[in-house]
Amino acid sequence: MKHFGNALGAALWALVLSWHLNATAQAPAAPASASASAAEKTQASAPLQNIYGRQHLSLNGRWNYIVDPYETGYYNYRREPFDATPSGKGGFYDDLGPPQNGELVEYNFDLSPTLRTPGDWNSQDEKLVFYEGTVWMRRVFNAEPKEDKRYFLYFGAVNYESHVYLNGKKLGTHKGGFTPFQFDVSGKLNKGRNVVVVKVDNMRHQDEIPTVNTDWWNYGGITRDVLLAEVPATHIADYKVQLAKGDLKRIQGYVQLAGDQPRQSVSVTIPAAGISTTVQADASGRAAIDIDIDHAAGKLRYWSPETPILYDVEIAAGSDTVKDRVGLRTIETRGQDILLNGKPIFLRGISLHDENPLAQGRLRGEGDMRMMLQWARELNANFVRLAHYPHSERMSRLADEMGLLLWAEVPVYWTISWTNPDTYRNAERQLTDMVVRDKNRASVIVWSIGNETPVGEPRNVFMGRLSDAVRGLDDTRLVAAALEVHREGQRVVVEDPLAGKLDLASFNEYAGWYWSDPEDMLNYRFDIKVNKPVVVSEFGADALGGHHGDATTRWTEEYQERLYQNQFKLLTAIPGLRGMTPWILADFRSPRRPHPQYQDFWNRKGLISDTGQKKKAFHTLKRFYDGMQQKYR
Ligand code: GCB
Repeated sequence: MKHFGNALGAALWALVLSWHLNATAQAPAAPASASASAAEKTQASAPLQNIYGRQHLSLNGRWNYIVDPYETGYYNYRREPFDATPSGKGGFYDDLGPPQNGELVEYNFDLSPTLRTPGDWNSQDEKLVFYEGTVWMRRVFNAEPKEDKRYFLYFGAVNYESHVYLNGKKLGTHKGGFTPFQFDVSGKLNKGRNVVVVKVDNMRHQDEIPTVNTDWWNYGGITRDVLLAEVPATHIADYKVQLAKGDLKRIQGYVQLAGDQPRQSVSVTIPAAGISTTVQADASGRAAIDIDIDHAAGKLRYWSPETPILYDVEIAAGSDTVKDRVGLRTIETRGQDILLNGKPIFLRGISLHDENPLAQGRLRGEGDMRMMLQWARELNANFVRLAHYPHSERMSRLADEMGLLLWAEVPVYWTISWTNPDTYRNAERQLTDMVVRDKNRASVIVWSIGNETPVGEPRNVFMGRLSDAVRGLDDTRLVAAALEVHREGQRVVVEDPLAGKLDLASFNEYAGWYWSDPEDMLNYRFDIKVNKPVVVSEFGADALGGHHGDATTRWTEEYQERLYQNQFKLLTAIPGLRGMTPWILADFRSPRRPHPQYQDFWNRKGLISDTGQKKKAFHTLKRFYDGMQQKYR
């Protein structure tokens, strides 16, 4: 599929594609198979940078849907995909209205119910709570496409696999439930009525990212915004405007143009900081930015949780202009210290899922996100781990605004198919798309390449390559993974060959819950064989909100509270401790948690219950963070 519809765009796409193909070539087992390359061609491309800053039509709203567990709308009775037959017709994407001349039509979008979009289907239709499979979604809209513009159909996230059709023709497919994608629909829009149909399939598969086994709800559907963006024929496709690695006096980045007229001069201006530069894009539309800002250093205010200053940045090239709000800060490590803008910081963190504990489903928009981040602030946190997959772009923009540092992660979780080259390629693609989307967010300081992946040769190779890939994309942030621990006698050992490739010694440990108990755990000590800043990425215990008893009784708030108190004793004995993100801010739903009395399909490790009540441990952690804040002033 053509992505920018011209030679230059094709060159840019070739570049993006080559990341993926390189990844495959380097992946542990066989090189890319012919079928994988064919599949790649129909895949969506990475979206325009700062989609919300572009002229767009929102396609959010009510979408009609048809539940299709047997995929009748996709395969004929010989199980051949309709869209691969010579006519390409026969699928639900034809969106046939009322039958003409008595023909047989067994579906009807107009008469089908609607889902609020963005939104998962599980929380909107009782019969879909546990559903995994295909649902067809349809939206009708009007457009007035202009000759001299280009149009992109953008999806913030669709879980998991989508086939997208516009006016009965297939645009392509996308895999990955948490990253954005777009299709070039220039020249494909009707003047007036248009129909977009998406086949969404959230079935889990061993070889996918994530794999079949996770501890969160597999919400299906179009879970983030759908937009139709309009840009000039030659336009700003991507840009990066950030401080150079560890350098408070230099902005480094690039602007990437796409279109027929790539050799444009490009201006980048930050008026409030008195920063302005003009650079020339080359034949591939690329213009490097390298600005010495020493002259502005006196009046520049660096972004930090205490001073979340965002500057208006304006990028202009030809007839295209994009405005963004960008914070300027550095993040690096020195020995066992983490330095934000050159000063040591302690990461007072908390983990959270993209789920609203009060109203079932994924976070529905900025209001829900603000609620979650506000709770984090009430904990006196300065750091949030967005587990275990990319959260929405709105979330990282809100964190920029509210002054919360972020750990951003891809769902390389537990037992991935380490030797499958397609699986590797998929993981790297999701990682790439996350980095491409959020590289201008000051809040994001950590790219996490995975969670609790079991040490072993194929896994070490796979994860090592992901770490190289992410460093190749962005050298201005820390690279981490939530590693595992093992016990040797009374020692809790952190030793993982992957750690050498990471910037943090980050690990999950469940002393007092999955092993030991809140008293006995004090007999253990950590033996961390990695000389890097230690950020404990998880610990915790389940407590049913409002359930009380003594501190030795599981599921009580008292047990959870004691476990937190004793964790602080254990962890503060680690000399290199520089942060933590306990598990987890709020209770969340999980199909793995069926205990009828305490769980009822909820993971109860939240510090806040499903009614929004703060459990005892919430206050315990806040007190600890108040103390750490004093220490790191
Ligand atoms: C973990 C996982 C997290 C789970 C948590 C738990 O180690 O990283 O996804 O939800 O433990 O509650 O068991």
